[in-house]
Amino acid sequence: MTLTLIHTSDWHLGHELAGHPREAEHEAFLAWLLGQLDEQEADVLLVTGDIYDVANPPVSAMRRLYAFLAAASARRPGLLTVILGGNHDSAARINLPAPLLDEARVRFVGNLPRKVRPDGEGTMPDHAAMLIPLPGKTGEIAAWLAAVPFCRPGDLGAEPLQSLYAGVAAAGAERAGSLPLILSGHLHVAGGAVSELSERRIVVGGEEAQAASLFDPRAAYVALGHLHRAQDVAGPCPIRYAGSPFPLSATERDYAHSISVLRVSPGKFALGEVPIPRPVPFLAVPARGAAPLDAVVAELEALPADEGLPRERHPFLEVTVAVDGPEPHLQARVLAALDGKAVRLTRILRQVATAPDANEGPLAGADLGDLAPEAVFAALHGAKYGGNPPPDDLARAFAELLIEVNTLPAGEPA
Ligand SMILES: [Mn+2]
Repeated sequence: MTLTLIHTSDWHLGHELAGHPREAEHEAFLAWLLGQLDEQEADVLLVTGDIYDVANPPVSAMRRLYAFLAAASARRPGLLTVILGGNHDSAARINLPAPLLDEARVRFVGNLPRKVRPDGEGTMPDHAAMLIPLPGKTGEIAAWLAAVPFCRPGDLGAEPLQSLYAGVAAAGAERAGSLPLILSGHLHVAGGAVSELSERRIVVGGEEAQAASLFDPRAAYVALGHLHRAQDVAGPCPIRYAGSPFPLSATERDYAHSISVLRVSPGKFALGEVPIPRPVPFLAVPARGAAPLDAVVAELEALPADEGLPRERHPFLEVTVAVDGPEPHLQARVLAALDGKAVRLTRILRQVATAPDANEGPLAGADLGDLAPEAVFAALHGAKYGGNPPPDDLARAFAELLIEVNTLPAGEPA
């Protein structure tokens, strides 16, 4: 009764970063994962949601998934692949090929299965339908998976998430008997780190985040998706986010991406991780923090020129410029410095030196009628640009505007 399960998540097939396609990276990851299925002697592959980046993914993304599933099945005939729906996925689209597939080899769980209530009044989550037997090395059932995908409010109805998980864990524990029970989910569990840009639609700050006490202590493992950093979550049982296969935004470039490998044998349970090779580097200029425009431009000009590397292998680049006033030519200078370089720009950040608190500024407590427009302009400029007054040409332009506004003929709209 031994079983090896590979847990991975948040592939976001079809993703683009600042308009740059990720197809070459997905291709490299899936080819590597195919090799890992053999190397780890995997019996189960579990993908915990956000298989696609958007609800209506491009044909190329769907073709890539189906080609991978066919290759995985051909390579390891005993393998069961389970794919859960995430918040980026369309449940209906994920479920679409299910009737064509051998349930013993590929299972899609796009949304929460529901059934008619015993009293015939409406429907309720079908806990039993979420339970999937997991084959071990010999083909016998070695564990059970309670496959809970991302739950939309409409999937849950009046039932809170807590009672859904309690119900499905109880049904799973009963069904599993002495065999291990694995739970899953695609949600934000408190204690997990959040990346700034990629997990959009998350409410950070507590509201949507769930406590780890959501999960039943009888679970041998809880396989989570949604957060892109691979990480353990403290709770009543082992809980882990597998994370995404590579950075989906600049904020994720320092993550150590991996797959989680779970090995279950009688009385033993081991959880390990295998780092995923990163096919495309992610650069930042400067490497940490921000630098003035001249220093940034010099560093960009020193980057290697394009030596015929295919564009989809060019490193991604994020640029952060320290500014203390308006820099009208900032973008043009950055783009000019990057001309002919083997990098793909994702974004240019402007970092302003910390502004003094507006409530403690020179205008604090002043009556609006007592203030000269020039003073308001100077104070706003200072608040926005690290306390610096507007440069002379800008102050002059503002004064000219002011004269123009004040000398408009009466009756014309200002
Ligand atoms: Mn997600």
